[in-house]
Amino acid sequence: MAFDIEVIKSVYERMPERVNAARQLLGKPLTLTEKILYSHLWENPATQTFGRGADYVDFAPDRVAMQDATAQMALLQFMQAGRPKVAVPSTVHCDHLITAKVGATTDLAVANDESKEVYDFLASVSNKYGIGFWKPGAGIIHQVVLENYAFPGGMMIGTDSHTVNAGGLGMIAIGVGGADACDVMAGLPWELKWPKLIGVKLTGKLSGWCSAKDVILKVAGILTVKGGTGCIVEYFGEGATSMSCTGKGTICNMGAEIGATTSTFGYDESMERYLRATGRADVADLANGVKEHLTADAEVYANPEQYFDQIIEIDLNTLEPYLNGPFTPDLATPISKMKEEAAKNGWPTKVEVGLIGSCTNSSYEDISRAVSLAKQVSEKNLKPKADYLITPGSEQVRFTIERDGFLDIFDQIGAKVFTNACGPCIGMWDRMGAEKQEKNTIVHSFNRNFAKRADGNPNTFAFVASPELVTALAIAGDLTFNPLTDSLTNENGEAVMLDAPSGFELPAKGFAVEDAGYQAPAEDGSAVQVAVSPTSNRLQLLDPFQAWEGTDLTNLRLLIKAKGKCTTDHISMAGPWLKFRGHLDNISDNLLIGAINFFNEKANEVVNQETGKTDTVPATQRAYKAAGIGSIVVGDENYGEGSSREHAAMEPRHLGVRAVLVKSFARIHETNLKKQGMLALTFADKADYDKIQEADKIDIVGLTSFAPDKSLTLVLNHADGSKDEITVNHSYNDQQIEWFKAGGALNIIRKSVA
Ligand code: MIC
Ligand code: SF4
Repeated sequence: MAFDIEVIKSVYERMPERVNAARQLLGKPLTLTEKILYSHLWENPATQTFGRGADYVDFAPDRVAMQDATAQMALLQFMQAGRPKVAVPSTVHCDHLITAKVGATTDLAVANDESKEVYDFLASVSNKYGIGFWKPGAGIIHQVVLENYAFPGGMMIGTDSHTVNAGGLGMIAIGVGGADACDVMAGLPWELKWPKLIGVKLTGKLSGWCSAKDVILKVAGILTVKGGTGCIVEYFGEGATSMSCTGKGTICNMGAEIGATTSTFGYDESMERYLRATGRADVADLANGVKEHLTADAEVYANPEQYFDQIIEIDLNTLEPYLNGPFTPDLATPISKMKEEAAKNGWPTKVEVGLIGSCTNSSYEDISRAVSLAKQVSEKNLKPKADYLITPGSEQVRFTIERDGFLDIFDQIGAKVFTNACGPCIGMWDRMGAEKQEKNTIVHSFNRNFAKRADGNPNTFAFVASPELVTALAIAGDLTFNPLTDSLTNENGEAVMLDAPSGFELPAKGFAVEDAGYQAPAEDGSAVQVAVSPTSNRLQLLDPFQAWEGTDLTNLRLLIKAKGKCTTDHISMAGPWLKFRGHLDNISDNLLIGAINFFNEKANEVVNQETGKTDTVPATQRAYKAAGIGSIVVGDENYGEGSSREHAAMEPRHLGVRAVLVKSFARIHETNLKKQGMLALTFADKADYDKIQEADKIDIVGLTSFAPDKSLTLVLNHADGSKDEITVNHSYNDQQIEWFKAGGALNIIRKSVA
């Protein structure tokens, strides 16, 4: 039986009435996205319609998922909400803190030892407050959620940007910061700006070397890393229904890489098959009973241009395998053009390592297709040229692929299997020699490839591809190898071609697992003690941030004017810093260390304007804080893209930065800043970015009449005595302005508890 089946039942029971009411209200056929959103309004039935990209709306999500690296902050905040139990079913997944080095068993034991304090904290908080706990080694949050919790038509939030993966099973699943999760677990509504809708029509059928991953790699190339901002992407068409449920998950997963709020697919037979295969026939039966509400109305998919704000059409019959990268997931190159592009751009073409797995591509189907290539190594007398590493997404998948002999085949090509965890995808990869910072190329089936992400080496060129293509490129050891047209020379000196991959959507013998790694919470957790040592360097209880002083902010220093891409990996690096995710003061020592200073083009080197001396970003900001001087951070386009980690907002807040002013924000980061009581501002005229000078003293004027849709003014007092006044915009609504005034949303929850 599925977890929380009663919740699913009640969602389906009320869905028909709510969907019908919304259809009447809107007076038009509904997209799937609208059906799910309207049936999850905080106040139901709907009495008004909402403006796409305009109105903030309160929702009541069905569940919350958290991974260990973000759960620590989410739960430290939740502990202050004064509730005995979470208000909606919630889970914690231990997947981000395990370093991939030697291999699964050893690495897991090391992590259990190293992060014992954090795991014990998470386990006891979960036990106390009624949260399901998935132990280290159980798997990656999004794979475990897809296998156990996701259900068609449901709404979920999760403290990880790839929560969107559950769209593969027809959910609206959205990545958020921990403070948002805290609200929902505390029984409060969750707010989101009503999204715009992008429809992606998939015609034709995947075959040969193409997989679901290539669909999203192509979409990323079309929409770029910010093209999905503020939008939900709904996929449909014969190409959608003919693809597996886990393939749909891959597509939705990487919707995070185009900035989309989430992506989803209508309920179909592939989802029903997946539900039944993963032990949830009960959910499939219930879903079948409300089928018509779990996909868009027929008119919508027949005339999509009338119902979506933007339409993209992709013909799967003519799709090519893609390789996206380096350094950004939207630089899409079809494999047939790679020779040309690599030569033109000087990308190193020798592939050193191929890595498969991650939350994006860990399904049974993915692994079986990769195996079909690995098998050909011995059959064709080939010798793989690159190292090959695997991080399975869950113990259930790992156990099943072991039973079915796949791990043995990988073993024959010298593959190494790491723990079922994020590992190299999030910089938890102790890669030998990375510290030498040599220029090199890796290919992986993950989702992100920002600089330094996998191994900390800024000169590692990482390319994202399907597990099949990664496997072929690892065998060839060459980034420009096109398996559709090129041959390889085998150990006998013969030219051989790789046969196109083939695999199984689901295991013929069913999934199996001995210990999935789940720990249920206590029925009554009131007696459970949660201890945080005051001397811990991993965990720190949170002190409330100070409320706004009630005046305009004057004499702010420019901490850094960041140039170009500034993702959350640049603002609050992961890898070695993940260990401080529960300790705000310690992790603040990584503040913006990856951002490039506009004035000297260097990372982590800024001028302290009080002393005139050059120092690191965190040290400079700590000095400003000690002197009681506020500061401001300036950034470029899509600032804060990538992760949901609220540390990227809490660290500047903790160290005394008052505002972040950028050309544009990524959605989750902008909300995180607001939640933590920061000012998130955008240039009214993007060209004003050029007016910000290094030694400016900056005033933010208009805060005493801070109101929705009303611009603020920044006065730039330049060092030579001249001044510039620029207009800055914001997207705060009344409620969010209250967060700013209170010094953060949590201060308001705290007050209501006290
Ligand atoms: C990521 O893929 O960047 C992460 C690590 O999963 C993050 C969450 C985090 O920073 O803890 C995400 O995507 O939200
Ligand atoms: Fe983990 Fe990577 Fe997935 Fe993030 S993207 S959840 S780090 S596997």
